[in-house]
Amino acid sequence: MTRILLGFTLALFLAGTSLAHNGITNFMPAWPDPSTFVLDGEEDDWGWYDTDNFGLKPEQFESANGQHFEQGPNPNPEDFSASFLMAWSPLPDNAIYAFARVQDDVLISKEIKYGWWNDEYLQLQADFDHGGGIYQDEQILGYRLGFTPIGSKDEGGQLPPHRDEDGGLFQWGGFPPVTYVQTTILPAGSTNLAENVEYTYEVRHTPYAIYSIHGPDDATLHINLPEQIVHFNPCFHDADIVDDAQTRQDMWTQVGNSWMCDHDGEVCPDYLLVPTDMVDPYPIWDDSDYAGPLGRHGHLMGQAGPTAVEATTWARIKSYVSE
Ligand SMILES: [Ca+2]
Ligand SMILES: [Ca+2]
Ligand SMILES: [Ca+2]
Ligand SMILES: [Ca+2]
Repeated sequence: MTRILLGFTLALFLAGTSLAHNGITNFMPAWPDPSTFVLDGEEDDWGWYDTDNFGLKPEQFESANGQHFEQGPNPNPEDFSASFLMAWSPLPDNAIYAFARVQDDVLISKEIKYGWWNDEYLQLQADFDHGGGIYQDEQILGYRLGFTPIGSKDEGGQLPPHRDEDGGLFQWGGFPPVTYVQTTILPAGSTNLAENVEYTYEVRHTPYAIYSIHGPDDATLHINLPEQIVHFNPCFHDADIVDDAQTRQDMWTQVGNSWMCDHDGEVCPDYLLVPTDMVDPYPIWDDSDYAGPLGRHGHLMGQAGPTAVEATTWARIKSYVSE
């Protein structure tokens, strides 16, 4: 397994020309041993994570819409503050891991499916193959994967703008084995209009270079590799107002107009996939304890999970390694 000193990698990269399309380059470390990942919405399994170097901290988020628009980073922590951790894994696990913690003064959680712009919401915006281009509607060039703090643990992730009611397979990527999600909330049992809540999201996602609204058979996996650069951005919606939420709620995303990553890979932040001291042999995360939503398309996904990646992609890996 590749072992490269983190400091050496960072120094090499920082010495080079900035490649980031919106001027931001973040660094995403490899999960040293995915058998230690526990999908429970709790952070203790992230104890290995170098938060200072890799995490997005509350002062790195600004509002692109709503009450705190153009007020700079983290202007009102009592209203909203969030932190975000993200890691990658190489084959055969080949996944993206994310953890987010949010403090919020008013929980709006009507949890009307596909009404995500009116609720608290975390959207992961991704153009993993770094190809750029507009993807808001057909999702071919990139895609958006969203979660709500209460509903997603039972309903899985959402891939807007398409809906189950439209009659297609659009949402397949929101469920295992592509996406696993767990959330927590304090005080426990909080529901719509609860005050001063804290909630978390924990996600494991298999990345796709090309998503397909027609189903997994038409999609193309993305293969994570050390020192690869991907386009990615987390975006939090803070709804505090029952009515007129779409115009007044804040949309918190990394400082630097990163929110535009919701539709165009060209203006996403860059993330460099940083190797760490990874266990060898590298395991696949064991999902046998998973008890969350399987989704109504789950039965279609048996061949698309991470275990299927290994046999089909070694030629690509070998060609990369020999370059
Ligand atoms: Ca955990
Ligand atoms: Ca709030
Ligand atoms: Ca792409
Ligand atoms: Ca709120």
